[in-house]
Amino acid sequence: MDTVYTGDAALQEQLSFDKFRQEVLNDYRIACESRETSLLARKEVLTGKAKFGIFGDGKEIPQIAMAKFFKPGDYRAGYYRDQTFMFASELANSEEYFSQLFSDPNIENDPFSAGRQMNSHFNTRITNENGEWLDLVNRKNITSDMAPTASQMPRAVGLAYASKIFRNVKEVQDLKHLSNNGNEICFCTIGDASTSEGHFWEAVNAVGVMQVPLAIFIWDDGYGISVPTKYQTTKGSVSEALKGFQKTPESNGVDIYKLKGWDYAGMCEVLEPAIQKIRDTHIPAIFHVQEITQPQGHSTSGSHERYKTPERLAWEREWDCNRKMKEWILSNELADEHELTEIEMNAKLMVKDAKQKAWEKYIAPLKQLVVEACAVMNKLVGGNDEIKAIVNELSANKEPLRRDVLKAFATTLDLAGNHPNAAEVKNYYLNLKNELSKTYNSLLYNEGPKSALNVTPIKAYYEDDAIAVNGYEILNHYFDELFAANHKVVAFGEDVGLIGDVNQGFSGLQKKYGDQRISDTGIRELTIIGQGIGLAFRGLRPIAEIQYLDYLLYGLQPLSDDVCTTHFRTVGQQSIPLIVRTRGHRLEGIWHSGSPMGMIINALRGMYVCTPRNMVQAVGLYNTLLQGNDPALMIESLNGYRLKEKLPSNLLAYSVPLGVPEILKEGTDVTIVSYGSMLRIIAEAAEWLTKLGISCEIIDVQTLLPFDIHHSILDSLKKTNRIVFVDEDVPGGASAYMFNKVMEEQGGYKWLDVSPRTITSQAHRPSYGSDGDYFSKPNVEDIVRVVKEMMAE
Ligand SMILES: Cc1ncc(C[n+]2csc(CCOP(=O)(O)OP(=O)(O)O)c2C)c(N)n1
Ligand SMILES: [Mg+2]
Repeated sequence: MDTVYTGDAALQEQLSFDKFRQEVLNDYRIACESRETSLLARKEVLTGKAKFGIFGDGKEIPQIAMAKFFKPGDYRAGYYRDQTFMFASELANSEEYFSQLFSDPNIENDPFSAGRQMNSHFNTRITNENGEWLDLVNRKNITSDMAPTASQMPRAVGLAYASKIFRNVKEVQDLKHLSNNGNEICFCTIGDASTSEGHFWEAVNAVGVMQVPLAIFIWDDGYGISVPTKYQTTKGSVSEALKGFQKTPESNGVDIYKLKGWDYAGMCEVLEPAIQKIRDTHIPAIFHVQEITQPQGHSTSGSHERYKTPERLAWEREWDCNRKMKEWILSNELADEHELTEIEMNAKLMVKDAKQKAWEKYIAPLKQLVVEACAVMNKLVGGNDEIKAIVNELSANKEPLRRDVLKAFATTLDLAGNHPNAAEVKNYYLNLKNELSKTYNSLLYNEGPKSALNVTPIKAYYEDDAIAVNGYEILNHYFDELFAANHKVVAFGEDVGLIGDVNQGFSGLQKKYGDQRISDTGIRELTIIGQGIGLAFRGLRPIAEIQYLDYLLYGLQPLSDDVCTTHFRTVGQQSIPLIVRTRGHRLEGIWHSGSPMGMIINALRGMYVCTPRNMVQAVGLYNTLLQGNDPALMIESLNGYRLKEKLPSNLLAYSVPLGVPEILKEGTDVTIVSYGSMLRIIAEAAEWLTKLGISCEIIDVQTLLPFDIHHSILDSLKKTNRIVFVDEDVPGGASAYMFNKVMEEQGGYKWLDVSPRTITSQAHRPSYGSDGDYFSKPNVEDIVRVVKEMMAE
């Protein structure tokens, strides 16, 4: 740094000492305020004002040290202990903290989740109201926290990986709002016990191989709830166990540092060069922060006196990081006892005030709601004492909830019978219920301009002399055009790079577009998904490949817990436009024929699930998805890559709409509903049935999530009055889902002449070989038999 020459060295020294002193005292103030927030928040839970609380006490000082090096453009993927980091980074304050604790649904008050998440689950906005990415380079970015232990690890890998892409791929370097030459670090925090999860080890291995700027902070307080380190970690120390991962001049790997969580000065001294090194070199690092305490135990459920010895509790009091910082300030004569006591007292007052304000903001609209609701319900009272009592009870409730109001409406309306005002009150009640329900149930998917449901469908166009090529070649031509046209698209997975995936969709494209945009990964589905999450988060358009649908299970946790809930849990402030590409349905054997669609669609509400019957349809669906901000799973048909399809000439332009079934064959006797490669078997069965004089209408639903949004299957059923749902899932799987959608949601039961059917695979995984397939999966004769039965019924 340039020194400003004042001509007065002594004055200069005094100024920099004053600045240093101020910084230290400011840090102590933040530590005290954060501690007071934890203490008071616990009381609020114990007195019943909030349902549950988990706090960051005992971890204040390391988080203040860490926050000093967290720069605009950086990312944090952390967990529920990081309130002090958030306060020190000026991304949260005590008042907002209490609003979230009270589950205040007003986003102005709880800007992280509008009451949808437990306390200490933070985030910052990454898109504007229209779903456009903000200028993330000039903001400190917090990816939305989750409760499942170590669930932050997969996406931390991807957030760091994005910096590598931005630094090395020149086609994206004009995206100045997203990256400054890949200088951005992902700061990841995790508890000591959570490092026992496979997620942690897979992530460390992945970043050690990839060399991406990830800084992992392990807050080691010696416990995972009640279970101490000796039952969690080999050698009782994660940094000892990690030693083989240490980077050397000759190898890749990670840098490993040990820090003491109470040592403010020591931590700052190590972190400054260490973080700069990560930024400059992209070598990841792990900071094992030891000797941390938990003054109030794990959370508001349970007390740590039950499992910590008196000696441990005494040690924790003595080595409390705030206390140690105070001792350090005093011994270095940066302030006297009086000045520090004043900071502590002010912190208490500030936090009390913040809590009060948060509570008033939370309760005021509820009280207002009660006043208005009681005025409406009073119209039903007449001489009815029971109704009067309910209204009085509601109006006397000092801490009313929305559900109390709605319940009072439902009960009073029941009691009111034919009262002349009942219709008016009921109308008010239903409107109110509808309005309130949006507060809690909205935004599972993008609802604005970036909803893929708004994409205008465009038909595939074929030249008169369009050639027929293998299915995989359709994809190969498409990806070639896509990578040339859309620089944000990046693809990766097992065998995706050099050989262009096991079915050659990317064949030859790594050579053309570079090994950063199309790359191989290790066999690690969890962090392949994590790579995708991080890139999507940072404004790119990743296609993360899971080699076979059967292996999606390994990557299902981050998809279900993270990807599917992000838009919802951040009330639309964050989106993860990740496309997971995989291939499935019948081929050979137990682990290469999977079609566990029921599991998938139930675990992945919040993603779109596309099940194209062929590769032309797949391309149209990719085009649709790439125009929206929501995540999706694309399941290509394993046995479709070598089937011939005509090559459309508008590969980048046509789009297949989501949730719009297509009638593949018109018929009058029975409606057969299915998707994916099953449709080819059904087509064969339909031909057979035609010869018997039975006319089948075949419907391809195309996507399971969403499912037939315009209820077009009902139109077919009205014509045929017979319906059968066919797929390769287990009995009661996705066929039951389709059945439910058409029968219950679309009211299909009213149009049935015979009982509806499902035809599915067996409950077990498919046996090997063609006979295994025949007996395990639905075959042509099965369909013919069932349809004949239906015709005879
Ligand atoms: C996958 C999963 N398993 C179990 C839990 C329940 N749980 C919540 S916190 C916790 C202990 C975590 O300990 P540690 O990682 O050391 O973090 P600390 O709370 O001590 O900061 C457990 C078991 C969970 N949230 N997620
Ligand atoms: Mg712990």
